[in-house]
Amino acid sequence: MGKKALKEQRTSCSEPAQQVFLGLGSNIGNRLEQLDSAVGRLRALLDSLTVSSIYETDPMYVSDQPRFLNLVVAGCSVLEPSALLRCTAQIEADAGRRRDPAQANGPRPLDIDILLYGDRVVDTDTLQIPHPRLHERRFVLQPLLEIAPSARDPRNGRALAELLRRLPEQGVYCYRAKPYNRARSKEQHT
Ligand code: PH2
Ligand code: MG
Ligand code: MG
Repeated sequence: MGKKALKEQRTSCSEPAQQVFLGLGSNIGNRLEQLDSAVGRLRALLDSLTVSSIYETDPMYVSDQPRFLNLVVAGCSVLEPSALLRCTAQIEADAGRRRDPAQANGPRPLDIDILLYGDRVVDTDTLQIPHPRLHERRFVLQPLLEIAPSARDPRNGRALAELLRRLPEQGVYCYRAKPYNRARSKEQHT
């Protein structure tokens, strides 16, 4: 097995679990605390959770709102996509998120988007996987590729790294480098 295939093998989940990627964002309230609490809840929901660095990002689509903190997590899920969506919606609601269709892309204490779910493609009224705007967002692709450099779009096999290279600058700045990995390795040494 080649080096690249080996690396992919190591990050995969044991059947029937699927590797899922979730994008988290927050731009009102205590952004760091809200993300931290959501990561804790997701650690209980998904196995082998990997967490990217935290990025501070200029708001996209609606520019008149505070900057976001964004990160991406990867983990192994035995929940079907619709069940996973119900869980992430509950975590958002517990963080004080109230859905307002008039405020699409507006400020929110916590947003959790399902980005990828193994190689599954889902297209229903309530859920689309891969996330339909994944490809145009540096605030998603940069943290995702940090934890899964060889990730591909399951619909066409295109490398996400290639898509990121084509995107213009969008104001994505490292805010905390790999905070979760650091905390864990400290624990291991004590
Ligand atoms: N989320 C949006 C709309 N715009 N911009 C940034 N930088 N980060 C986000 O998480 C974000 C956004 C809708 O969910
Ligand atoms: Mg979103
Ligand atoms: Mg969302």
